[in-house]
Amino acid sequence: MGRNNARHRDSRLRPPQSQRGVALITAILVVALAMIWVSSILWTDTLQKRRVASLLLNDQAMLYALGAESWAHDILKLDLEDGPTDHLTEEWAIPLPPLPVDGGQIEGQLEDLQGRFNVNNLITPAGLPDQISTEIFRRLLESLQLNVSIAEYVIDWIDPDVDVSFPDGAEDDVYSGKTPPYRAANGPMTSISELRAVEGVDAEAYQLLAPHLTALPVGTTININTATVEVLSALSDDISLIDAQSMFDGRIDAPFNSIDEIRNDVSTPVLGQLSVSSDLFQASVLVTLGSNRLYMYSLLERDSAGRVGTRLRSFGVD
Ligand SMILES: [Ca+2]
Ligand SMILES: [Ca+2]
Repeated sequence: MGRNNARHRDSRLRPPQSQRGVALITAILVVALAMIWVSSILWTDTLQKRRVASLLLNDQAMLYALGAESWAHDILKLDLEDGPTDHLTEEWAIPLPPLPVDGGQIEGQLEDLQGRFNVNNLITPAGLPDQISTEIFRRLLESLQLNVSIAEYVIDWIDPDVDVSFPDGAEDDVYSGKTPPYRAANGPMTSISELRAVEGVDAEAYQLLAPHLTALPVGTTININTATVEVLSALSDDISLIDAQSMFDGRIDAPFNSIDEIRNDVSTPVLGQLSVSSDLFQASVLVTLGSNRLYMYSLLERDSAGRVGTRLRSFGVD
């Protein structure tokens, strides 16, 4: 009897089965929520630490890149002491091999942008098409087996007016019909990547043209010591790609000391657009720190007194 009473008391003290189930589920939920909360804090903390570490790495990479750019300034200053010409066997033209730094490496190279055709030379400072530059560009398009009408399309893109060049120009009426619609720049290009927006320049044409083109201030010369084979060939109808290749190869042992050396190969007006030295270079720097990579492209200008300045910088990361 007494045992029965005790059992009865015990069963009164214990909650019914269904209530125990609810309590258990509640306890599990509380623990789960607490775990989610804790892991959320830990995750946020980890993200925050990663973000800070990444920012620190980016800052560090930026300092390394600017250091490399400063080194490029010095190389170009020193180069002027070796003489007035610029060619591809000089020290500035040798790429910087990967240089180990704390946590990664730096790579870099200098390129003479005046070895390329400057698209902004297609329009004179007065805003009119430059006949000589247009002829050079048309020959370049021909030797790359591209549509020569691209010359007119680029001219209309850059020239300040909205009058369509004859017979193959393209102004706002063409671009406003695209999806999405846009307008011609009607001003100098700041980067040759703008070409992708120009009528007639598809991805394939751009890939072919890009190594031979640059977008610099109007009036720059083409340095015949650094020009690509295709640009050399575009200087005259009389310079075939084979002739240009042998000029290109010949420069390695005997760079041109004067534009007079090709006086017989090009017309006098074209000769006026050439040089054997350069003022505008591009420094390309890649800094790798851990899994972070920083690309920096700097447009460097060297004046006749040997002063070197950075005119423009662009960055990329991956
Ligand atoms: Ca030089
Ligand atoms: Ca225009």
